[in-house]
Amino acid sequence: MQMTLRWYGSRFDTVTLQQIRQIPGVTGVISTLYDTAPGDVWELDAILALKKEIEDAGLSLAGIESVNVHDAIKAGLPERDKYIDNYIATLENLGKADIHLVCYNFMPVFDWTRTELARVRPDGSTVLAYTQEAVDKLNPEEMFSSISSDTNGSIMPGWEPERMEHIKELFEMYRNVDDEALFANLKYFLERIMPVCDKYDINMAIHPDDPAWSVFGLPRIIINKANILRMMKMVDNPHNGVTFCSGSYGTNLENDLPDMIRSLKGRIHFAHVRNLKFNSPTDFEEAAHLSSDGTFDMYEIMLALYDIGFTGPIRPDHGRMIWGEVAMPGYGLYDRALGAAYLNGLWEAIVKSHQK
Ligand code: DNO
Repeated sequence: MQMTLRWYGSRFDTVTLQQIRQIPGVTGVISTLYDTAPGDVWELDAILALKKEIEDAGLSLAGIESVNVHDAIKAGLPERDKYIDNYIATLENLGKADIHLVCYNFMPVFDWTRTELARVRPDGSTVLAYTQEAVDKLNPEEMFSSISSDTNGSIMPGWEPERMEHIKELFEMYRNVDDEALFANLKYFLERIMPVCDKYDINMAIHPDDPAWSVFGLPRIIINKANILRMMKMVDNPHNGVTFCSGSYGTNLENDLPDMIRSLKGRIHFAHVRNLKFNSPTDFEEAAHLSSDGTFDMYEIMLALYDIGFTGPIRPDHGRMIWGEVAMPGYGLYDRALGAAYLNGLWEAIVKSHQK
């Protein structure tokens, strides 16, 4: 595996490439063109400039998170073909730039959803948290305003104010889309993009829905083992793979994370590894990466990745806000650096114990 950190680009991130370069064992970043909108064609020059900036700092661009999918594609609207053509043009340019991993999601309207961005934990750190009871009391328009004061001035991925202004129209777009229709729309999209992925050897890595259940009545399909295996089979191409995100699949305590990893052997192209602490099955907060700080056994998760021969990029996921840092919630430097060091330590121990 290659240890990486997510980086939003020098115009958007509070963390610098030079800081990332100093985290032991982190050799690459996962990045994006953060100023593009879903449906835009990414220009080759802009991709090459991003790559050069990262390489000049002594790191590699290990993949893209995310090339976002336009809602017309997810909702299956007549204009989807135009946006799929644009997506293919973007993949073509990424391929020409020698980039072979693209993380994306197929969540209607909202990307990940949290009800709090700065819940205070007993040690004084602040974390992202989710309570179903709070969601049940909100309507979708209030959702954005209820968290927007806690973003520390950052634009949160998937929660861009321009999109949130159109939230009613977005909901309207999905009025007739149920889980089956969403599966069909995903299949249509994947079938159209697979040829360009084959041509340039681009691994598509779908990110799970977070939380892994329906919110506000919207369909959500990338939530459990059965659905993800169905998705692999419906477009049975190794380039149709997944981002294994422990913190997203793990929102549903019925998901057995190590078992899911083992059943996805060969199709996990990217891993996000983080821990959650559950206060009840419908109330969780993001813990430190360390197993004992949360609910998951991080050793078992890393061992399962080792067992399937995982070689792709991995990243610590959301970190807590600690030591007075002011950054995009979940994406500060300090706790993610601790996470990377810890995950690297687990990995070294696993590798060495298997060599004996
Ligand atoms: C949250 C992230 C997601 C993820 C997208 C992938 O912090 O894990 O926003 O990047 O769902 O498209």
